[in-house]
Amino acid sequence: MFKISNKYKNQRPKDQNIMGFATIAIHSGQEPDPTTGAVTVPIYQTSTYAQDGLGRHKGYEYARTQNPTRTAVEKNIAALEGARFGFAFASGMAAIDATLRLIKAGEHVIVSDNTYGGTARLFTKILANYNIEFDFVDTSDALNVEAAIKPNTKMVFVETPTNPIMTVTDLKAVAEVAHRAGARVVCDNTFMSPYLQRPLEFGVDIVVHSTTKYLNGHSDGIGGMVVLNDETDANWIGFVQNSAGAILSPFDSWLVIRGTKTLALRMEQHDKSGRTVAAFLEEHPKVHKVYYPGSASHPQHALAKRQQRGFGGMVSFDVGSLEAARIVLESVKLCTLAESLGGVETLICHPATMTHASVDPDKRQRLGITDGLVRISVGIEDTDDIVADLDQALKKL
Ligand code: P1T
Repeated sequence: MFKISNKYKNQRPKDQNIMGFATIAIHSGQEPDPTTGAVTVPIYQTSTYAQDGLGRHKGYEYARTQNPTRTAVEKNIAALEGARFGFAFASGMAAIDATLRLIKAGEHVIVSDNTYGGTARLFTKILANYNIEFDFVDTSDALNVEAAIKPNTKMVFVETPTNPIMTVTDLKAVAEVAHRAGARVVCDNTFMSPYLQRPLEFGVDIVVHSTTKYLNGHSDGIGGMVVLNDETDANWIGFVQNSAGAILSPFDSWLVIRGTKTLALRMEQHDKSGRTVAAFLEEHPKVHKVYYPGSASHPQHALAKRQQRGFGGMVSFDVGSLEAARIVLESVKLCTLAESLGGVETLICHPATMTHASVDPDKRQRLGITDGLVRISVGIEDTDDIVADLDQALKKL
């Protein structure tokens, strides 16, 4: 029903009218319920549907296969990413696993060397057992991707910005290199959300999300999404979703569509406070290094400005040692020490022992995931309160 106007494409929110995005977020896939007129899509908490006769039904047979609440979230997020098809899964990992089912034994996948630890674990510890070959490269330079391509390369899987080092990959450049070799490009867009980055506009083929993060936005549900335009691949993802069955439940689907209604507003605030927190940390004498694409000193700052509509609320910083990190993490009062990100509340974590504990220690060191690294998901509380909390914690060093 709603289409994002061309005016929206690749432009920063402050430069233009963003009504298109917010309107899509509130209405797409969410027409009033046909039976009652309920304005909010109901939670269809049912496992099956009564059929009128043999082979005669209302398009719904069994709830692993179809559920109207899930259909609503699938249409909604596909529209937000500018995609034709969307599939909702029980978690971000289930969505990534289903996407990798496009790859067959004997084929090769190139992956960003710094991804969420769980993604690297799925690839190296499970899927590699099925004769799928993985090479991890620094995708921030498309030449590294080009150099890693082999005759059997069928997918390039990028995370941008990466978790937790915030390395940015040039999606257009990587898509060109991958497509020349006949490989699909998948982008994990969890850190940005479609409000700040729409990878399909740069030639990416498939976008995956952990909806657990910004799309849900309230830290009250685990979920994942796959969105794409290619009909053949979409049919396969749908087939995998139904056959393997890692579907998003009706209640969790409902939580995500409730969340996306405020995505535009929330992302504006995450972005605003993220910039302020990063600037505060950059000036702080006890902070050795800040990783934030919005900082002028970030190696891909210019690319991030071009490719993203903002820089978001994820900031990592290094305080030099495990002991210093422990003091900061145990001294914060407003920020909550916890895994995850993208919720309204500020979360703070220690990647080396939490989100990236499954990554080999040598590789962690090489990537910059040191024992002194701290990651913050800047929430939408009052910015001054977040900064004051970090300030009092850093004063303990
Ligand atoms: O947790 P789940 O919904 O399965 O999503 C996995 C996932 C996928 N991709 C990215 C970029 C992620 O950050 C995650 C999950 N990350 C965390 C739990 C975390 O604290 O980093």
